[in-house]
Amino acid sequence: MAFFKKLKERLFKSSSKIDEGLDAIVEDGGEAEEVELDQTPTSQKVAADLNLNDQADIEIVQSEPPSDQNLSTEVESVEPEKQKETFVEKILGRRKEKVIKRKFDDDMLEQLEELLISSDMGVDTAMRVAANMAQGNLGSRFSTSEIKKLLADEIEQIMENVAQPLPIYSKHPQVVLVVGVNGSGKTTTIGKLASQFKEAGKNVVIAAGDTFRAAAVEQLQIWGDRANVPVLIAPEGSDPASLAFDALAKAQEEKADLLMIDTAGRLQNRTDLMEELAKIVRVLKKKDPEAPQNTILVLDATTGQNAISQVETFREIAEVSGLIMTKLDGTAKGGVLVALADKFGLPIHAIGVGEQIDDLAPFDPAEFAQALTGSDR
Ligand SMILES: Nc1nc2c(ncn2[C@@H]2O[C@H](COP(=O)(O)OP(=O)(O)OP(=O)(O)O)[C@@H](O)[C@H]2O)c(=O)[nH]1
Ligand SMILES: [Mg+2]
Repeated sequence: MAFFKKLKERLFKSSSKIDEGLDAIVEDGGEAEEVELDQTPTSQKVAADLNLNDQADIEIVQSEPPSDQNLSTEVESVEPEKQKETFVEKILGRRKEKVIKRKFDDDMLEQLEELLISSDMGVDTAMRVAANMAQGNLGSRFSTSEIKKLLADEIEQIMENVAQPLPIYSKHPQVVLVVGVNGSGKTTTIGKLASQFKEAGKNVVIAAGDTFRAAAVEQLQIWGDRANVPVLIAPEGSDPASLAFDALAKAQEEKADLLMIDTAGRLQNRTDLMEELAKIVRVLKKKDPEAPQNTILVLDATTGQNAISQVETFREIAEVSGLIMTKLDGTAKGGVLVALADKFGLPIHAIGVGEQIDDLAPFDPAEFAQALTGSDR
């Protein structure tokens, strides 16, 4: 299956809450109305929307009609007997169809706010997004797909500024420190990133800064093998700061392009562990005052609103320069990424959409907004 389609399907899973919520809002208080039906087959619309100019991808889309009903709301609502076109309709290329539309009023605005808050967008962001949607639209009637598009446009606008791949500098070695709470996906993400940079021709080295657990080192070594990059390790229980220092010395010696340092998971309320992280940064700076060039905070999408306090604390301790959100596959909590983008404006370098080595995707605001809202545009 094309990677893009896989990503789209996975992200759509995560959207169900907002997607279904918007359906319910429009149906509640909405009335059927005759509208001109767009004659473009949905599969072509989807392919065009996704910029699938590549013929092979378009064929895949056409031969496997989207199973998600939200991809084709309007067209699916056509009853079979209505499929016959009159001569005039054929010339005009359009038909009338009944679609449920709802007047955008204060009740609807309130319901939208509630839905967005419940989808982890955070109160401030949710209120502002809903208000922007209402602006100039109060009193007008909207179908579900029109509302989804309004919301998708708002989300895309917020996310546009933060979508930035991990910057690569001419400085060698560029040190990338990877931090986050327990189990957020740091080690897996390092494996995925290392593989991508290795494939792009970079000379990558990984350091196993999680020296507390032997299993953590083994896990990283497995990822190192998969990505075909060397993993620098230290004995179990040794000081992670000295491992980081030695790893940087080695990476400098070997003229590596990138040194990625894994760290142990630490909850943001454990001050002792946060201090240890600050020490890793201090020690790295002794070897290279500009290191680490990047500090990536890895966030687990399923933790929802807690991601906000994680960013606050880690940013204070370790000067977080960018975010990667993992586990966006199969969770209804992706909305928190909108809150994070709105609140902190930190770059989002990539998103994790599965456990395999190629399940790390660039962050694409339009795609994300469409997937989160179920908009087919
Ligand atoms: N579904 C899914 N699972 C993921 C993703 N990223 C990581 N995981 C899984 O999440 C679990 C934890 O991942 P790790 O990479 O070990 O997380 P970690 O942050 O290194 O964990 P600690 O070192 O214990 O703090 C593993 O089972 C991973 O396979 C993702 O994008 N999607
Ligand atoms: Mg780990």
